[in-house]
Amino acid sequence: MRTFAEKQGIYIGAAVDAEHLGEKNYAEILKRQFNILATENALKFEEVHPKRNSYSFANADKIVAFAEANGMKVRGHTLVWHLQLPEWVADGNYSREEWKNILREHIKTVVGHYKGKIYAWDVVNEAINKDGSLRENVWLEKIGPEYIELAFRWAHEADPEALLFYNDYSIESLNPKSDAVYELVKGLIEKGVPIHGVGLQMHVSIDNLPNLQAVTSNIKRFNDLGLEVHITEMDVRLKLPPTQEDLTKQAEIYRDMLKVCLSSEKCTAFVIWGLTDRYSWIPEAFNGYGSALIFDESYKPKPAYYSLLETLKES
Ligand code: 9MR
Repeated sequence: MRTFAEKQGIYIGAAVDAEHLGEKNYAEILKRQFNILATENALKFEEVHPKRNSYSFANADKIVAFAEANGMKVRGHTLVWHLQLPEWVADGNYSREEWKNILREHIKTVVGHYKGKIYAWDVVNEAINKDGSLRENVWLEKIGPEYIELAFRWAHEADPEALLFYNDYSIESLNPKSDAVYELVKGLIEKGVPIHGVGLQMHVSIDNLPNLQAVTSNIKRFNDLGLEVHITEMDVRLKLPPTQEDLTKQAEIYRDMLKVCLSSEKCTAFVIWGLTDRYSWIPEAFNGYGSALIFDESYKPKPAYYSLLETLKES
């Protein structure tokens, strides 16, 4: 896929776990198929900064080195989120100034460690609720709504070349949540905050699909603000065990979303949230569901893989 993606001027990627890079199948398929990797968990706060005074870069370093060795870009995920926080943050008791210092130091250290090596960062992840209000999280509570713009400014200071994204789920279509994200990023741009893109996660299922026309218009409105769009975490969960019909439907959805991305002015990356159904967050999070990715549990390409490949070949 990566050869054809390059010709189309798009990055095609998968989220990876450093733990599996030593597996032959896993590593070989990644190298052959993809030209961008996302750090699924390795750069989340609790993983990379488990204690106030200690960072743990080993896993993310492995992913970045693997990507570099194989001519791939990296999407760094994620600097500011409400989940996967270490105890010293989740249960921390500090003054507002200290909270700002904690977030500033975290961002500057992590982004600084990968300066020039991480192509795009999900700076702020999932900060908006379904109704469009700001999510109540530790950062909002302790710092206030300006934590968002501060995070982008600090990330930019640490690596002025990196592309900085706001990333969220259920904002693929036109709805109150994506409207709020639109207003948020528009406001940031107006204030001169360094933001370069919006990430549409795209966790979908075959019975709950975003409308293609609405996704197209949504991407367009972000592009019209001068922002890039990345599809950042695509998967299409199926009821287990999937039927042949389900797999065909799934292939169509992957194809349709890639087509929408390719036909947009600046939808520049299409990243799947994992490589193989062997390792995916879906079965744990959605009881009775799985089979959401494009390679099955024994690394066999599924119809969805072929539909993406064919779509990248066409033009
Ligand atoms: O795939 C990730 C899984 O391994 C973790 O257990 C989970 C913890 O919340 O996070 C998953 O990734 C999430 C991503 O970081 C943000 N968007 C939603 C993803 C699925 O939950």
